[in-house]
Amino acid sequence: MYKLLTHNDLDGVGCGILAKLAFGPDVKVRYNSVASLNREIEFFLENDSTETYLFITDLSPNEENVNRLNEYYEKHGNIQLIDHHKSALHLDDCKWGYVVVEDTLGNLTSATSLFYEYLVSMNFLEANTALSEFVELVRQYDTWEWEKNENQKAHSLNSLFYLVSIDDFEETMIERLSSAEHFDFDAFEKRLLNMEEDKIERYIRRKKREIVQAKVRNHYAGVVYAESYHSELGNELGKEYAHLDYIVILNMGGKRISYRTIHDHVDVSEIAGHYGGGGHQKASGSILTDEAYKHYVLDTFPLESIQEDAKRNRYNVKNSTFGSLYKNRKNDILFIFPKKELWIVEKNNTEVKQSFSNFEAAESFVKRNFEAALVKDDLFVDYLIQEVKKK
Ligand SMILES: [Mn+2]
Repeated sequence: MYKLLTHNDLDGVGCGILAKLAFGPDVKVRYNSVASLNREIEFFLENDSTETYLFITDLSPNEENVNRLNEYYEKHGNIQLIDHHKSALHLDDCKWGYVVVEDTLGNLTSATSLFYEYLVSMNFLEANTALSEFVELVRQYDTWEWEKNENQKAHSLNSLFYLVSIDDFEETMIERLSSAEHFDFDAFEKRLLNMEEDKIERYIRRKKREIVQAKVRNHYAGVVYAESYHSELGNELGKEYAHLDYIVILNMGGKRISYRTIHDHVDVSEIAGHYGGGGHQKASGSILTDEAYKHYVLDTFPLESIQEDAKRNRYNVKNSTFGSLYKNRKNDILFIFPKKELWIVEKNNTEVKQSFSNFEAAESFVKRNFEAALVKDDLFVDYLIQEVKKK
């Protein structure tokens, strides 16, 4: 017998699908949240037969369970962990651990792509075109490579995953991958996915208007309430408000928080850790503790949402040698312009002390400290006329 403990997201379930294709009725698959994995490992160690071969994919056990698994492995063997998260690299030192973040060609890996290679190399599974295509879609979604490759199909696969139950998804995919020559969606799924992607877009647009900015401990956070589409939201809000260190997504019904960042200088697993949670550098989670409630809910409730930059300007644009004009709700006027090699910020016509080596740094300063947004062209033209008159 085989047992697979894996994550309950697309990459984790991709591993489950491969395991069932490889081992059929001889494998038991359990899908877990980050938090429930350790309970499952303890259950396995206490109850399962030592004959059962244990796979763990896309998730890391805590320190205590790493020690228990080490002891178990010395006595019985029969454990293989396969993961691709940087935060799991220490497990590569365990005899039962295999952790690869980047393959030899420099491509980011996913649990599904690593598990696929493993199963094929061990002759548990025969590689074929449809399978390889499916695995590559999962990998591109999980590593977010789909975005730069504009691989909408990878995004659609994840959308489909959340439209149906895990059981339905698993069953449909196993059936398709056992028979099809190429991996594709059927006509009904395609129509459904078009509607779903429109819905996600509208949802994200609304959240862009709801997000508030708060300085929490020593970082700038963007705080938003949402129950769905956390990966998409974390990424889109992070890019739209790149001056923020990270995005906090509050699920009030579930009393849970997701933390996301697009930046390399922030580690959201540390931030989640402060509130008793954990996860990875760019994606993590915690429960809504009293302290987290105070920081993210109570203290931010009176705040007004972040103002969006004017989008259709022709003259007042970013990174312009003529300067870029910003305004906040207190009516402070912020002007960013280049002078010699540097970028200068004027607040209400007075230069601030700091100067900046590039436009982005100057803009980030303006947005972090003054919460100002790029104004529309007409205000910019008025401003320039005033300036000319003064001279
Ligand atoms: Mn993964």
